[in-house]
Amino acid sequence: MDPILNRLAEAVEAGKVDKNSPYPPQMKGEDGADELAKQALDGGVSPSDVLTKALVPAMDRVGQKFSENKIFVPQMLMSAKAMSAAMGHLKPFFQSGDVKAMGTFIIGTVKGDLHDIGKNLVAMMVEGGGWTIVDLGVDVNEDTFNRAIDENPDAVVGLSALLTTTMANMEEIVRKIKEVHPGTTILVGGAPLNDEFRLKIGADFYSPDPRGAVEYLKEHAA
Ligand code: B1M
Repeated sequence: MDPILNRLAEAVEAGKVDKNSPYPPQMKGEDGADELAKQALDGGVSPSDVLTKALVPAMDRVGQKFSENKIFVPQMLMSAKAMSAAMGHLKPFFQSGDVKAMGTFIIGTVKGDLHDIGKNLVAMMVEGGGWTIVDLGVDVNEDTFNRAIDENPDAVVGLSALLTTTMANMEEIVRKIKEVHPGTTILVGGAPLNDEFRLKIGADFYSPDPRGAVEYLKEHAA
């Protein structure tokens, strides 16, 4: 594999965003994901290889370490930020159709709920998995989800809820999405949820963390 892809993967895994970023201290002054992704593309590495051989495996390892409590939210956020910096260089290729996205993932925190840190992590990790993200933000109602599905008919939908009170809203949103768009696949997540609740509300998959969502989507797209 091209050594620049190894360096890019290491930068993403370590959360090194760009040359000027002070984190992590041991990589001070070194190129980060921003510069390395640009160098890889300028040097003739295909956008597809940058995505599938560097960014996706790096974020996969990050997700794995997070699931095993080997790293925590701040490190994961830095890796997600580094990944986003690299993705910025790939976006034009995705938009021009040179790289085929895995699909579209619509995500939002359900109505009544303003927590978005976990939702943003999931969105960034899924984006790292090669999906186009439609992020509807927080406090999102069923009509907004249904409109987004109208605009992206084959999209998979992700709902996040952090409050026990908004779990009921999640149930209502799942019901209304399934009424209007019966074929839509819906993933749910958030600290108070579990698979029993997912089954009760008729969603298709529950993941306790971003990695599970990425893995499920990988299978779904295949
Ligand atoms: Co609030 N809050 N909060 N809060 N808050 C909690 C959730 C709470 C547990 C704190 C507590 O009491 N111990 C509690 C909920 C209790 C309950 O319902 N069981 C609580 C409460 C009560 C409230 C308010 C009602 C407080 C008040 O005003 N009286 C209020 C509600 C506002 C509202 O939403 N309407 C409120 C407000 C806030 C802030 C705005 C101050 C802030 C949110 C800032 C923001 O998000 N931009 C906040 C915060 C920061 C928290 C805590 C401290 C941290 C949440 C967080 O970001 N965790 C939280 C206590 C805690 O968790 N220790 C708490 C880190 C994040 C990475 O984890 O979001 O769980 P998490 O996401 C995980 C997984 O759940 C999963 O992946 C992520 C990464 O592993 N995941 C998915 C999430 N979504 C997923 C979707 C998927 C798959 C996986 O597929 C689609």
